[in-house]
Amino acid sequence: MGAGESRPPPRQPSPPPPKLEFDQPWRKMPWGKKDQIEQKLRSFRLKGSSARFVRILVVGEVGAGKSSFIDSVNNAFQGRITSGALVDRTGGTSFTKKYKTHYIKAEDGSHLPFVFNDVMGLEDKKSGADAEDIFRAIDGFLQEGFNFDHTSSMSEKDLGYRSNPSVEDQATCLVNIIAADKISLMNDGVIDKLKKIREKATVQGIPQVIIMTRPELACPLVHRDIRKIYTSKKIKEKMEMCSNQVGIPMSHIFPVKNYHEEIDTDDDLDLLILKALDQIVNMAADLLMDQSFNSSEITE
Ligand SMILES: Nc1nc2c(ncn2[C@@H]2O[C@H](COP(=O)(O)OP(=O)(O)O)[C@@H](O)[C@H]2O)c(=O)[nH]1
Ligand SMILES: [Mg+2]
Repeated sequence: MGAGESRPPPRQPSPPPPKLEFDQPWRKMPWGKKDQIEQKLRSFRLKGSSARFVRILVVGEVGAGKSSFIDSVNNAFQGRITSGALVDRTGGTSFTKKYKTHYIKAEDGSHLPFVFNDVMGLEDKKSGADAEDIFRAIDGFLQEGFNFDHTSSMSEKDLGYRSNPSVEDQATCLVNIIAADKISLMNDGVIDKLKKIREKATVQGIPQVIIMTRPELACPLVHRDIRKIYTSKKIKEKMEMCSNQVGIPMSHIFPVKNYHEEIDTDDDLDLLILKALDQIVNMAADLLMDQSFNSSEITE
């Protein structure tokens, strides 16, 4: 090196590539292990309660994916696409107008010990199921076939009430269904109803969760790869929005992609559905085992 030539500065090690905020999943999912979760749920038995079932009450806005979620749970257990809960393919106002219990068939032809009730969409203040109807559903006063349509005559509606509900008629978990792609469009009337329902459930100690449907419509990453659901920043943001809107903690929010256009079931979709169901069933079973719930008197 000649005189006057300066030495090149020592090479700095190149900085590490910027770390993506969510390149690691924030919630662990046992991908590839759906059979274990399915088996666990199939062998679930209610202990210490007179109830044969935990009753899962599914509420939410019309088009949120309530019927699709119930069908998706059934699909996961039957290993094929079923359509018992009648998903509305036409859009518009609520398709489900009657109170109906959905059972899931076990391999031996009996029913699994958890059942679902789908209620008419909450829509807004005037149309849709009102908060009072849902309160009655929570307390077990609605009989099969109860008509949520307030335009039907009173006498017809009155047929739908039960006078002395058993423990098994009462809701043991409240599942709010919210579509990830529609959270910001949620009607104030619906949010108001959801809050009222939540308050009542809280007073009665009924566990509550949010199933956040249609995640792939809110996040292209998830659209490409469902296993990125707990890596996606967008999904986390949407879950936080759900949490703030309804007041349910993040740990009780489960993003789930429902079956909607598939012709076969898929292990990854099944896993998300069954993991959420496992949490729901465990929380509901804890409530049933609680003596104070069993002995509590319910008055309207
Ligand atoms: N892409 C997508 N569509 C869904 C999902 N869940 C439900 N849907 C669709 O959303 C629409 C409303 O669903 P539905 O179950 O009838 O809603 P409900 O009114 O709450 O019972 C239907 O067209 C479904 O096929 C999902 O996870 N992803
Ligand atoms: Mg429906």
